[in-house]
Amino acid sequence: MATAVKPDFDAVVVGAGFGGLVMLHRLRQHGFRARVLEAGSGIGGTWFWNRYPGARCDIESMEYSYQFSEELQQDWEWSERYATQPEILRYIEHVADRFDLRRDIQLDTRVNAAHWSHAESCWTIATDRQTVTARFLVMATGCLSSANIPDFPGRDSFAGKTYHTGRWPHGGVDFTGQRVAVIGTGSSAIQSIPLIAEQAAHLTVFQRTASFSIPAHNAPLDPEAVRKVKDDYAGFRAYNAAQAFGAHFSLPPVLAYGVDASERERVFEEHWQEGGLGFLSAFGDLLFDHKSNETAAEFVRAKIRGIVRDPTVAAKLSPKQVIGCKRLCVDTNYYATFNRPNVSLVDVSETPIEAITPRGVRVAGQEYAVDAIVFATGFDAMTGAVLAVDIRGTGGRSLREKWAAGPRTYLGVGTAGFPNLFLVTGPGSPSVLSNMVPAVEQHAAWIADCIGHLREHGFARIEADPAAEDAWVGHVNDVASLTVYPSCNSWYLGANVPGKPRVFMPYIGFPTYVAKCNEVAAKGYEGFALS
Ligand code: NA7
Repeated sequence: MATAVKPDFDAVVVGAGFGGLVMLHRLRQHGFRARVLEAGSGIGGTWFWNRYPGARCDIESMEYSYQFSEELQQDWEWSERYATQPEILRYIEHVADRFDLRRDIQLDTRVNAAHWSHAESCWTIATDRQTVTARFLVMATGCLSSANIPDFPGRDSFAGKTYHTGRWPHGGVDFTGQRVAVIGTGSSAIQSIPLIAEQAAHLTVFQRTASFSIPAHNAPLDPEAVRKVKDDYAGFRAYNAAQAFGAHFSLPPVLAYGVDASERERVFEEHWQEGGLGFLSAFGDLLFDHKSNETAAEFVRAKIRGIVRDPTVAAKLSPKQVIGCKRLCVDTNYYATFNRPNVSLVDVSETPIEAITPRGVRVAGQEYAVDAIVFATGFDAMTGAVLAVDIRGTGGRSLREKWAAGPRTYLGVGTAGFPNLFLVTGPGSPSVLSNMVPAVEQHAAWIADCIGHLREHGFARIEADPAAEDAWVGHVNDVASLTVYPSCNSWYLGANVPGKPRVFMPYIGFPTYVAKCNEVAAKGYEGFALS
């Protein structure tokens, strides 16, 4: 690199989840000296922290895995259609051992600050253990890693135990005989509620917004189906990468109102029986047209009314918003759990939780006494973990300040004013609106190639150009505005965290995005300044 000062590392990667591990592997392939710093006491990121009962991925196992090694994807055997958290963590551990990644990963190390020095073209990274320097800083901190526990009055006064689904105790929790509160009804709640209900003496669920959930129909994988995928794994990956969400369901050309009501019903039923997130691909326009979307929403509401015996409870569980606008959930026995005599539902949409008291949760003057509270209240998504680090770029400007009105990036991978800073699946990239593992792999390969290009051409710095960034931010918003996504209070918009600016963060369209990244690279990193 064209600079006199030799930093400790070519690159420091923050986070040892799926993104950080493949980033390290790619950097090493280019011969770079890299170090991964990880706050947890183990690797795995999301799959290290989210150990709540029922935690599993709702992207199918055959897709939710790395593709950078054909041998790896041939050798690894997934057991179920949707892998559990322990199985995914075992897989990640296997990858780390197989590619000898651990020797460059430092655990139990929280990165507090990262400051850029223009004169030295390097980052100084302060952790709770030491300070290191690196030419490049790669934030692989995950989109859903900064736990959100709302600031309920009296939150710390509760006398019993509290848990957040994303910070679950390693030894598990035994709720036998206990009165338990679950606050929240997103994916984590929907996976854990049926299992907590089986154990607890009584479970009270506090719901602010009802969620749409599609049955998982989880089952052991059929060896014949696995063989078919493995016979042409590359072809399977290529097909998935060509779909809008980078996952194995394609949006058909048929529109919801292109068929009559009985055919529509038949198609929805077929997708319901198939199960999973692919439900939204029943028709090509469900995510683009509100009227079409309502047909799918109403189909699911009818299912809820069919499953839940008490009509009042069924009505409360029936979402009013657009389906798919908030992240669609995938469940095993979620709605049916509300038929159990030991489960009750408290609607807090109009009368919010007033307080956490020493004995429980108070809503509309009524106290619900419990022994334990589970906060299934989600995450400060996409920006929370990045902004938890005091990142300062050119002229000492902080990223928090730059993003005060919402995140601004070029391709979700770089941000103007912060040279040599890369974001793995940052805001403005498909990230959470695609299959995360291929998304992090694509970023890791692109970033490592980019750093390789800089070395090859004798550049010490790369920085997003403000004009390219403005154009990209505009484009991300333009694409989102063609869909139903901006129409509800989702974490995609930052709406779940009080005070967070409302900006639609993920980029919709995996194939278009990948093509754009490739084009930018092919044109010598167009839209970035190299120096
Ligand atoms: P989510 O999907 O963000 O769900 C969080 C839930 O917590 C959701 O139902 C929220 O209601 C609820 N919540 C948040 N704050 C409050 C307050 N103050 N009062 C009552 N209820 C509240 O997080 P998950 O962990 O379930 O899932 C995250 C992602 O992981 C998921 O989307 C998948 O991609 C995997 P709200 O809807 O905001 O009204």
